[in-house]
Amino acid sequence: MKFKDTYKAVIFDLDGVLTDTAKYHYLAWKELADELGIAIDESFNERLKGIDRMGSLEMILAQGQVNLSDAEKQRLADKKNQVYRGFLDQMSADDLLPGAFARLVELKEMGVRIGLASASRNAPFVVEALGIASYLDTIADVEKIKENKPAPDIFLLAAKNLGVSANLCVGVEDSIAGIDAINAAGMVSLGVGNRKVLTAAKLVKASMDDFSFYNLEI
Ligand code: B16
Ligand code: MG
Repeated sequence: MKFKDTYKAVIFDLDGVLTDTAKYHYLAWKELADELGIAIDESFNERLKGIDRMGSLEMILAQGQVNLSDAEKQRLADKKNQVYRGFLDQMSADDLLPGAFARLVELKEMGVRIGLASASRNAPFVVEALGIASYLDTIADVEKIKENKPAPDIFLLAAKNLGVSANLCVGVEDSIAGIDAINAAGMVSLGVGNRKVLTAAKLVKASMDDFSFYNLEI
């Protein structure tokens, strides 16, 4: 179907779709995992994408078969976030991924509503740093949902805030958990990345620079 004749809203993931903070999340987790003596690599990291902070830590600890108290887990999660925030200090509009800004501008021109559905508690900070706050009609608040990706909650909250029913929304994601969340929400899923990784997506594009919403068929 032609995107422009069918859909009323696009709900974007942030990390890995609009900006490449995914690499900073990985570097921060890798530093922590190394300290704990747990081996993680880029392929393990694919499973962490879109998973919230504590969920990611749990997966890393399970990988190393390490058991820790809740207090210690909280300390490590906070530590990872400090390292991650350090990477964000220099962030600016230059950190938008190729095509991200053009796609936002295009949607505004088309009168399509734009939402953000990020699992990141740092999302409002990152959006400000990137200078794209005025393009987003809503940033779904991750503190207000019950379950994170792969559950549909964050995408459904974004759609509710926009006043658009789920079947008229396209969700855009770089992560396996995120594509599952979009599909579970009853939205159409557009993957950005590798088709071999994002197998459940309705359509996959290599990057945000690889298509235009004006002539997208999805
Ligand atoms: P924070 P997204 C997700 O963001 C990241 O993909 C994931 O790697 C990260 O652990 C999660 O946010 C939580 O981020 O620690 O900043 O709250 O891809 O859903 O935009
Ligand atoms: Mg992502």
